[in-house]
Amino acid sequence: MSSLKKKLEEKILQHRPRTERLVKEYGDVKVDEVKISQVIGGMRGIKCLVTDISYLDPFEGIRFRGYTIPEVLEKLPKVPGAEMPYVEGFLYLLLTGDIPTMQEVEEVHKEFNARKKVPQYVFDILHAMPKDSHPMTMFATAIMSMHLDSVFDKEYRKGIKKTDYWSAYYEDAMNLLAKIPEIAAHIYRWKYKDGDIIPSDPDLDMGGNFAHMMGIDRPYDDVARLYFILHSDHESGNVSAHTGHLVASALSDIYYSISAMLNGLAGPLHGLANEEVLRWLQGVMDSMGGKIPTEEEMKKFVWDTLESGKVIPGFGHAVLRKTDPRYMAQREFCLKHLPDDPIFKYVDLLFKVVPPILLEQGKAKNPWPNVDAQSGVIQWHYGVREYEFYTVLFGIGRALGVCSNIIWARGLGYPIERPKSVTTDMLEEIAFGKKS
Ligand code: NMX
Ligand code: MLT
Repeated sequence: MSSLKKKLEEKILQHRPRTERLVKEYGDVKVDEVKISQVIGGMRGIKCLVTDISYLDPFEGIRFRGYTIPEVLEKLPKVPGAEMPYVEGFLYLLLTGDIPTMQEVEEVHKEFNARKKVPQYVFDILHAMPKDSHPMTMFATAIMSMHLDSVFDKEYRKGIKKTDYWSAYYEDAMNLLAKIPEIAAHIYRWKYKDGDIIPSDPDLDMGGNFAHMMGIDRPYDDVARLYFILHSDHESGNVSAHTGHLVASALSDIYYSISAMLNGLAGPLHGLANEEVLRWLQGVMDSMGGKIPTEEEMKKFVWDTLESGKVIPGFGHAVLRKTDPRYMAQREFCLKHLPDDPIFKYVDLLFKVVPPILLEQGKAKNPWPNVDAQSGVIQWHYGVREYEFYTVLFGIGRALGVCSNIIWARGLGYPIERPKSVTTDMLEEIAFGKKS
């Protein structure tokens, strides 16, 4: 057993009695009450999921295992000569709650190396798809196809104990996470670079190897590390995390669950917003003949978008009520590495112009930018201009968090998820006593 798996086993065994006690001794204690507006309104704010891997405070933003983004970036072991930490070390933190030593990070790197060969059938499936398929369709399909190699599926058929499910999910998750960067980079090079595939380099860390396989020089390795870390987890209620959790609760294996997670991420109100931001900005640039618009011109473009019935992509949030710290971390990167980039200037102008307009319009509960408003700019700057690909990058990161959550959910024996629905008649009865 790898040292990461051993440590995880210890942590899961230590944690189980806490969950069991809560259910057995305090199962009837109320956590929340549910209003009709929440039942109809996308279950917003209902406290009905549990995770210790990340927590989202509306005013502070995300903490991973209790650490803010600046703390994570500062405390985790760094790749020599790079600004950003090892993604492998970040995964260790998500899974165990502990900041790893350099040696522990190296062990995760070795574990990934031993698991990273992508089966040829995955590439054959990708090559058989229409080349103009959306990269998210390709990504989700490639991942789902690996159900064929699921360790959990085979163990389950043999009759594995419920308390050991997490171990088989761990095997599948590590196998998948080791392969995911190569699958994503392969989709990129296959679709957009005439199939000129760059082989994986076993000496490089996850972020460095991804940059290498994308064919992009430094500091794109740091961009990859930053991206994967920032996009990894946003507590459990967002569409992608919740979908992954829900699907895995039926004991669908990690490949089915992460593929489903990606399908949720591919919606324009969720992860696809990073693609939409760049598409929308291109519209602004085209209409301005390529010049940076004045503040007044930008305001008009924002109002025109709203009046046409569209949302402003990259702004607003279901939980956050301030600027997303993931936006700020990327903005800091831009200020350091690409302050004069014209698209960054557009995005910075939007940061100034959009929130007061959304406030004036009075609909959005949060007028501030989210993670997606800034992420495409960095990709564009380093030459990834095929903005359809941006949500795949989000998906690589999100897989780290959702895999960690699924392993823990199996470790703590969470049951199949099954909330209750009611009819409109029933809600009317509850609201004002109307009989149907
Ligand atoms: N532009 C225009 N209108 C907005 C925006 C926005 N950016 N954000 C919210 N609204 C509207 C929203 O459409 C709704 O209108 P209506 O009553 O006509 O249906 C109203 O404001 C109230 O919505 P909220 O309660 O503030 O937001 P909700 O929790 O329903 O949705 C988002 C959250 C993120 C889906 C929403 O803010 C949005 O559509 N933003 C733009 C898309 C985006 O950036 N998504 C990415 C989110 C982060 N991620 O990566 O997933
Ligand atoms: C996310 O990262 O999942 C998004 O910010 C959406 C959310 O948290 O609701």
